[in-house]
Amino acid sequence: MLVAKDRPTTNTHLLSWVDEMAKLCTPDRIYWVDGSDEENKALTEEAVAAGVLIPLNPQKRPNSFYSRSDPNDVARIEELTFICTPTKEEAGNTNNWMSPQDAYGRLRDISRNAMRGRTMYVIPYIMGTADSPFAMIGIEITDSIYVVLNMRIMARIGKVALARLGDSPSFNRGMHTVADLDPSRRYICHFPQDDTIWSVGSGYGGNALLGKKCLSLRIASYHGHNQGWLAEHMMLLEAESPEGETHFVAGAFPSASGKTNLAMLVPPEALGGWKIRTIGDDIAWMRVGDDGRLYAVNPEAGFFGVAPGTNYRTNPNAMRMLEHDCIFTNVALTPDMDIWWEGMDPPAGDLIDWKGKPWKRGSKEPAAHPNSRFTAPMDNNPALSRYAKDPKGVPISAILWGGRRTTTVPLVVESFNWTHGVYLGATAGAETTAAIAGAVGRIRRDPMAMLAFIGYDAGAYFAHWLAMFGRMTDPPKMFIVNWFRKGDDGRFLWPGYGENMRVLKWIIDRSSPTGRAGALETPIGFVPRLSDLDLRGLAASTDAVERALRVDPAEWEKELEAHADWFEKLGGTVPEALRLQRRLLLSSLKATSSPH
Ligand code: GTP
Ligand code: SPV
Ligand code: MN
Repeated sequence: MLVAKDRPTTNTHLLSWVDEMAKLCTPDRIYWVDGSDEENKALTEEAVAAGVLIPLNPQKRPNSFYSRSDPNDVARIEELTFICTPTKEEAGNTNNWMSPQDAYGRLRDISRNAMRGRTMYVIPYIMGTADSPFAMIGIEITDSIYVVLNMRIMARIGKVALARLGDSPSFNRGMHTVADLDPSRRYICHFPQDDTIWSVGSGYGGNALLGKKCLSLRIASYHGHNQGWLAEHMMLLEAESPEGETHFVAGAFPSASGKTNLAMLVPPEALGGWKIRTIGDDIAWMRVGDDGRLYAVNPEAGFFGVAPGTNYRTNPNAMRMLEHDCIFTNVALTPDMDIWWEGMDPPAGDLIDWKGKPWKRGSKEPAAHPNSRFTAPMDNNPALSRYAKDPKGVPISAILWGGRRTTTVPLVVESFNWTHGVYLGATAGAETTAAIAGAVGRIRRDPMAMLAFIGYDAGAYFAHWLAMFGRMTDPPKMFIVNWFRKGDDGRFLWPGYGENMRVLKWIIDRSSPTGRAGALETPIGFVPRLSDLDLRGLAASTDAVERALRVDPAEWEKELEAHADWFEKLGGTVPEALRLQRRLLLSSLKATSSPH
């Protein structure tokens, strides 16, 4: 058992807030996390002794641990996520809203004495590198040792954060208690004006690791709007061409839609020596640099990635990253205490499933929960970019909007201009996945993959995106991509994964001043012809690729009509430029595709 240490700071703002929370939650102990290796070892042993972590086979997966969450607590819950601004209008029509007074009242009631018999951990953390001018400091108070051990992988924690904070009052206050894990008393609340997050009743992922979605997206997007920058749900990659030119690409895809896989892509050899390296897999903060380009940093220190589907064929870099020093949550266990999930080669022998029950091959229920995840330190990634920790970030050449769309949306489309690009992001639709509690496979609009993460009014957010253009002299180009279009037989038309390099190559060519890739102008944007893509050595049929690229006027007419409903739902703050863009696209689509 770790003993409570002296308070490691003289920051009176911090000390008095911790005192206030301790008085409310009445923990048995308060423990200030210092982030050291010895501490990590001791906390891990404590978590193992308490049954929170199960050690995996040290021969197969050294220093790695397994954890199961409560079966009612397996994903972010958007219905229970709130933006608590003084007025409902500030939160807009895409967020759940509660008044700060109402929210604080409920949260206090649920938190009262919630830590009795438990330890209250105080985790000082930095999102961003310690030397970055853009880093943000948060303090997370939590009663979950699992949260502490995961935050240690996902952020820079402990002494380094306190040192950077000094005596400043500017830190995000993040209060978290699992309380009694009762779904009817579960709230994830954000108070942008107070720089405060308060989360009760869940111990899972983005509900509980407060530096991730809560701070780095919802609260950060609010700051970004006020201060002229962007906090986005984007992966970031470095692409090096066979000629040794480097390009940086950002991509916003909804949860469980391919960001981690794209950021770790292994290009096909037939393309002659491209290299993709990871900068980030989930979050990007973007600011305009002195040279008028858009620079992005990844504020995280690790990857909290979707486990199912990951294997040595589709994502070998991820599999190597997971070989040691990781935490696995809600996957399945093999008889020799290794991990397994759907998408890996069939298991030898029977498994223990994510609920702790015996599982037999061929069972209808999945052995790993579809939103089971790994937590891996960034440095484990064999394809980590040397720019991943660059304090000022990397200049972006292209921004991709993506999502799972079975129909309508071509493999890739280049926007005509910035406003059109923002339009494509603002209206992007996607089929829902297991990363969010609720129905899977339903189409919903997920603007810039930020539906659940915009910390203010969505219309104002679109206006902010439009306005960013005026701050840049060399803005990135914008594209939509869709790896998930299916043929009539229900199969993916595009092989995806490493083969996505062919699409990236076209995108990079189209975005760079020296690029020469051709394109076909369609009513909705520029689309590559078959001959514009480098398809050397591709196993898929060119007929399927052609179908993946197709713009179907009838499908797009329906799509653009659906965008009208979406704007209607968002209300009066949607910028006029986007409303007119929709009408222009629809009328030019009709005018150019109707036969005489
Ligand atoms: P979050 O961590 O929830 O934000 O997800 P993500 O966007 O990082 O998604 P991830 O890369 O983990 O992929 C999620 C699922 O999509 C996995 O099951 C992948 O196997 C699958 N997937 C990723 N890329 C492709 C692709 O190019 N084609 C197909 N068909 N599936 C893909
Ligand atoms: C997502 O849902 O987009 C995730 C997982 O990256 S979580 O951290 O739970 O938000
Ligand atoms: Mn994500």
